[in-house]
Amino acid sequence: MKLLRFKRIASTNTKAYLLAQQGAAEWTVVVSEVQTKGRGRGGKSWESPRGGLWFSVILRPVIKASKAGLLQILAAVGTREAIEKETGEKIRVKWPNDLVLDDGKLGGILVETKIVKGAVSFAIVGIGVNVNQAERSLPQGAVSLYSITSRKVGVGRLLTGIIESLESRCLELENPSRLLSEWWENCVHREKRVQVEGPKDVLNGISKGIDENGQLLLETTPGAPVKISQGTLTVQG
Ligand code: BT5
Repeated sequence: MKLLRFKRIASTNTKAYLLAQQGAAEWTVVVSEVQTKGRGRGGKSWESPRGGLWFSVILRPVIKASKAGLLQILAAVGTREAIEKETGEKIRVKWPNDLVLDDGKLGGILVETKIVKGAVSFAIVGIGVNVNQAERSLPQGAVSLYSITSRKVGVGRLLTGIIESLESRCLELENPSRLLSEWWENCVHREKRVQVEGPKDVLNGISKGIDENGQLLLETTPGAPVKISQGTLTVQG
């Protein structure tokens, strides 16, 4: 693992993507104390002040483009496991890319891939976790480890724990059944009524699981789940 530390950067994902294009090795990690243009999905912004953990990992997995959704599952499972080990708090996941503590958004994952001839050439796994920020400085609906537990956690320790967990689990991408079942066991919307706002339409149904590519299985009519690859999910009721 090669760690590149910054005090301030626009976005660790943008930096890692550039480095990967220039040939940087797998497991190069870019971490910054502050991001001035932290990014979420679809051009949304990600608030990244001091006190949080904002980093991106370069991976070069040998997987087809159709399996790229699994990287998000790997990142979510590895990160929740590491945070749980470090803090003893129950960390859950929400499709497609949220880390949840109590009922708030503790963190998010942004995976960006370069696809060449139908295969992943490299992937940037960007992970943001609200760690030591005070409650008043968090966005609506967000929590930090500190805002829930009143205990400060070493950001560096947490980073090391998450990287170790990702390293030890990345071979599971080949046969992801354990990653998928662990994700589902820790999911906030197991068998719950949810609404998913996709790029084209809004669907309502019961969340039934995720498939072997990380797509959400949503039962819109009994017995016939549809597969959804993108969207924003809200738990109903
Ligand atoms: C995400 O997007 O949840 C992915 C966030 C990934 C951030 C990491 S930090 C390191 C790396 N470098 C980057 O530039 N990004 C990655 P999405 O599901 O689209 O959620 C975005 C929404 O979350 C925003 O529209 C806000 O509503 C909310 N939000 C913004 N900042 C937040 C924060 N610090 N904590 C919780 N929610 C936040």
